[in-house]
Amino acid sequence: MLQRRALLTAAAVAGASFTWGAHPVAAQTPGPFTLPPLPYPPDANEPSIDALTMTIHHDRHHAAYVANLNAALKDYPQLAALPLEQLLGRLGELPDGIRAAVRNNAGGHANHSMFWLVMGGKGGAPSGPLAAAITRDLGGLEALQTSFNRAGAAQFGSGWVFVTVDPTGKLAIVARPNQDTPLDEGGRVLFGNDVWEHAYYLKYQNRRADYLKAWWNVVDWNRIAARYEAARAGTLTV
Ligand code: MN3
Repeated sequence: MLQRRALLTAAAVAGASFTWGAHPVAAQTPGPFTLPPLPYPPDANEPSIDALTMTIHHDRHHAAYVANLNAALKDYPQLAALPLEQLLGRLGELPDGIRAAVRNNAGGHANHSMFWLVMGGKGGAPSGPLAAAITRDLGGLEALQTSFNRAGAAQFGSGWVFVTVDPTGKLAIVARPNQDTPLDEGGRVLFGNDVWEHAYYLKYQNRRADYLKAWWNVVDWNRIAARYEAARAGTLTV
């Protein structure tokens, strides 16, 4: 069980509100967790990611994770006051009856909140300290894309492929099943791609490799660079 004192302290530090990057959390559901709006129109990632997929993915799938998370925590107001990354970082301390629901739905909420933010761009290549870190830790952009796509393709069933970042700025590629996330182990995600079929099936059907390749066309390296700086400053959340 979580200790009451630790919970109260964490909730007080977290405060009553937080934002996803520059985008305020929309008050669309009763909460306390709410569905953040897409930071661009649903057709912004066409033709690589079609508008109908974006709409269904955000408005239905992500919304369901938020609703299910709120339902799981309705009798646990102290837990519901924690920011997502703290909730996920303490899965082992949660009551047995809600641990799986929190792992899946807080994970789904965190993963998708990150996902929308790192898309909506024009692809291309990163620059500055992020580019240097990619070269140092992952062998450069081309090697990163090859390894990342391979890890995403190899993830059996549903899951995610991530680039993680530690407080020193060190990068690594990891895959996780379901809605698991490196946040579960106290890590931080620089960016990641969703390899659940709901993320690509309408346009790509069984061709996950084609989806993984096309996804790079809509990556927003400016937002990812901002996340990289936040990670090094210790302020990156989900
Ligand atoms: Mn998804």
